[in-house]
Amino acid sequence: MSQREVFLAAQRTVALVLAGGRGKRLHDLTRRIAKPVLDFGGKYRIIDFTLSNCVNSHIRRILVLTQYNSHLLLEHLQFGWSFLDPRIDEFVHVLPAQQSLEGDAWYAGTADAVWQNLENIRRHGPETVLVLAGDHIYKMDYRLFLEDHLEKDADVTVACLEVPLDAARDFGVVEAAEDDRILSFAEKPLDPRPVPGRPGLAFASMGIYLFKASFLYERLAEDAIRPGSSHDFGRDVIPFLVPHARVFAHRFGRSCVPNLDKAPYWRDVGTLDAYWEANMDLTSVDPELNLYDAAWPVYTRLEQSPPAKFVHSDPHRNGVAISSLVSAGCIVSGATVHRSLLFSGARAHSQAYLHEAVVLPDADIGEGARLHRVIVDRGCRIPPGLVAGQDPEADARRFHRTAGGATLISQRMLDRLQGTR
Ligand code: ADQ
Ligand code: ADP
Repeated sequence: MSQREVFLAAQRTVALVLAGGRGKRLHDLTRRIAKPVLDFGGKYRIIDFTLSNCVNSHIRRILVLTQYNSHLLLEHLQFGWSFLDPRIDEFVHVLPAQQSLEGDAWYAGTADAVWQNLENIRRHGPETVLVLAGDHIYKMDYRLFLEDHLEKDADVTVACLEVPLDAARDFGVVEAAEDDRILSFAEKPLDPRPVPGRPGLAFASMGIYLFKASFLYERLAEDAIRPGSSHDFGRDVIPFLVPHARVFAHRFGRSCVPNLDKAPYWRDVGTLDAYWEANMDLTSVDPELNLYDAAWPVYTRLEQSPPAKFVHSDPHRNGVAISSLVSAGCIVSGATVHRSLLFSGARAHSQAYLHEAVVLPDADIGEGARLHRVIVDRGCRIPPGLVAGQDPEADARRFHRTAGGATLISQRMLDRLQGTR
């Protein structure tokens, strides 16, 4: 296909971003907010990565499907993503679950979320529907995914990548023929099959799909009345279609945005350890995820903040940050910040020491606090002298300690601690 043909096909595509995930494994971080709006990388929200992929791929008719705690998501989209221009048929619209409530029933699975919003999708008259998740971090040129889908004349194409076999139980696992036609699809199998000839790897679905629009509408209508279906793409719709339709795999390696000579980057930061690690990676000299690529900008809401500031608290105590990301509005006053991220508006006071800390917006690190390998939730006020990340047992008692050895500190935990003192 010529570039022009792909561009025109992108214009005839509507993207659906499923942003209803609860993110329960992120503990207090997602207690009051949906996972797609969780802060990431110093100044972004997780959903910004998927939305930026859409904009950069020239797929600019975007519908975001929400579910739990969508208030902050709405606000973020309204203030951060209103730069798309409806006059030239570009938009990010939010379709809240409440609109399609029947009785007390919330959305069942992901396919049901789409089914309930079908009229809203259909009225834009797309030829192709791109189904995305709002909670993955990656850079992907969906035009190459679309080209692959159209060239194979697929009914549905599933984007896939190789993952370690021992992680494959969390994914849809795909078996594909030489021509990438999908032969079998097992959602979260207990005993995942390896890629032939590569025993340590499984071929996994990224949970993102391209559908011929008319095909999608017909199949969702069937799924809606199929007895026993939980109305989920991964559990019901895709496995059911594999033997009946032209279902192909698309290899993410072909459409990931090149990042020097690095392996394709894709993360579901669904656990606290994955979240901590993905943030921490950004502090390395040569991170796996490049946020500084002007050819593939990651857009977000621009807040009015003053510059980050580093000051000494007394003549002998400088405020310094080394191998760290420090966002606008932060003040590091006589504190030492090492291999850490200070998100917008965070403060670190005199003689505080932060090492491998992910400090979310507006958190305040009190004088002399020493934090190692922690995640500090938005707006937390760390009391002076608090020590965390050194004694696992003490941390587990007071805060939340992860399997990987990181400590999450939320204001709720600090309040409880102060109440029991
Ligand atoms: P999971 O990630 O476990 O597996 P799921 O929890 O259904 O799938 O979430 C998919 C996406 O939809 C997430 O972005 C979530 O936020 C969102 N979502 C879930 N329910 C929703 C609803 N009712 N309304 C709106 N949004 C909703 C899926 C696939 C696997 C695949 C992995 C890859 O099923 O086959 O391997 O994604 O991460
Ligand atoms: P409260 O003042 O209700 O005890 P917080 O101090 O946690 O709650 O939050 C203060 C404000 O910040 C609230 O309006 C809340 O909606 C908002 N807020 C909390 N977490 C986030 C977040 N991750 N992103 C944006 N706003 C948030």
